[in-house]
Amino acid sequence: MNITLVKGDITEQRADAVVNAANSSLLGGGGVDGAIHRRGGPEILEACRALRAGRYAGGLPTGSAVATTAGRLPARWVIHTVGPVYSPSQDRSDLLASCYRESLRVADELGAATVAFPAISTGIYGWPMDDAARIAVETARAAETSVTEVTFVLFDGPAYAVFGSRLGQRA
Ligand code: AR6
Repeated sequence: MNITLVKGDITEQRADAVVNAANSSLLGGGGVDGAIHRRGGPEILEACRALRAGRYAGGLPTGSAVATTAGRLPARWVIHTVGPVYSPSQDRSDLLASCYRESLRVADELGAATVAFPAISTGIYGWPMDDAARIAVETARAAETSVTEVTFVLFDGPAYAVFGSRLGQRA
């Protein structure tokens, strides 16, 4: 698998699937989630509502992932995943790793070869960027997947630099 970094807005990223840093409700929010729904249009929310009316009536659990249409985004699918809220007193790294693993598993099911990820949990959910980058890069590298291209889309220069430095370190 090839791993690349892009600085910018994930809603402008061309990929088979873009990953949304969602919440359990699947009904939208701020950050990446807000941007994806705004830019992708109402079809995505409609698909999320259908999931809530069916298989995910209780919400999407933290660390899980599920796909919907990408609406008007330049992608075929949005893979929604729910990152853990950062806790300084409890190690929730496995849940954050699970977001990347499960998103790639869903991508495999869809037949998506190229997947774009935001830095899950590093915004509203408060995860320190360097630790989140380590988990993201290690988990993508270790994943058994048919995905050929993973792109981490970082919103600003500091996040891009942190991911770049983690990517430069061989595990
Ligand atoms: N493209 C790429 N990265 C972005 C974009 C964008 N358009 N917008 C923000 N980021 P966050 P979380 C960066 O808060 O921490 C929502 O309300 C941002 O700078 O989107 O997992 C959900 O509904 C940060 O580095 O996701 C949940 O309630 C990273 O993306 C909650 O926020 C993730 O920030 C999830 O919080």
